[in-house]
Amino acid sequence: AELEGLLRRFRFKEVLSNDTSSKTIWLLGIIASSDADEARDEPVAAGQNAAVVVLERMAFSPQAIALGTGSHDGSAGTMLLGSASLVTGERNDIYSWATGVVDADVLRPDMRIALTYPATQKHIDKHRRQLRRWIRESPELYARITRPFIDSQPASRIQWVYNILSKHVESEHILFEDPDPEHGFVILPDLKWDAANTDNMYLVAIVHRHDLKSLRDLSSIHLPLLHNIRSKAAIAAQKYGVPSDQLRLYIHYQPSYYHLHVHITNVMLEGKGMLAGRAHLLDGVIDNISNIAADYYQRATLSFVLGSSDELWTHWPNHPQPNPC
Ligand code: M7G
Repeated sequence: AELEGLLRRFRFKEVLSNDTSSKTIWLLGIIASSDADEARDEPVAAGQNAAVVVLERMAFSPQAIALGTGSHDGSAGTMLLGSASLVTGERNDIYSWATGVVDADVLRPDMRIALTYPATQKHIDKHRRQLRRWIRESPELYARITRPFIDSQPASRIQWVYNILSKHVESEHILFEDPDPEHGFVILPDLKWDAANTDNMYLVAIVHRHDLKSLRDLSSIHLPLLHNIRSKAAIAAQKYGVPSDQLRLYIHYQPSYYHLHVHITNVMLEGKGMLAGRAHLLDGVIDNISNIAADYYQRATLSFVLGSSDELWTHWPNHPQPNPC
């Protein structure tokens, strides 16, 4: 209800980006002070009235389609397609296609709406269409550029993490917790998951200790923690009927939030967060540390993609990185 009120007061200003494959659009706007307020000339002020809205068309629910009431002769085969009204149509040989509106009798959510308000400049930039470049980060470059950047991040950026760890927020959603301060963590549904469809199950494991900022900090002393996350992720996923061999576990480098966490997703789910140049499989991380070198991640050159709106972008020299070979 609170969200509804805010959305009613949302005044559109700009499309930040539009992804036609995931059918998601990111909008920048402001939250007007009242319903009636037209706020025509009010500028977007990050951190004040700025709001980012994400609209995502939801995946089909096979159940909802099968139970559709669109067909009036009761035959399951016709389902709700019988009442589709088509806008344009073409046919070539055995192939036909059209656009149209399918009977909206089935009252179920078809859109996922996420609001960030007040949105900081960082939130706005994160979703704005951007340039990308490939970075090869040697340990020296990490020490010189990335680490100081991580250390300069205000704690407020990961307040949401601390809220979860201290059970102030989302505690009712925690699926598993190991309270050990060193090897412990919590597992809960990720913000990105609607918790409706287990095919795109998305959980996140957040470690209790505050000193592990990223993949770069991991070494052999953290193996118990990493093994622990791997095995307990399987237990947490079981609650949704997702077996352990249908899990994809990975760590982002660079992450958006510098407090170590592991993404736990259904292998059926594919998305941008799993792209090469960002997602490091937990299996690989454990293997590299166990079998290659205890300090693998302190010695490795790690490559990643930076977007022009990432804050880190401006910290890297503006010329192409020399090829290390
Ligand atoms: P990341 O690798 O730092 O960056 O992952 P990304 O967001 O660019 O992937 C952080 C993960 O935490 C993401 O999967 C987010 O969807 C998730 N997340 C972020 N916030 C602010 C929350 C939150 O408040 N609650 C929950 N449950 N998950 C969140």
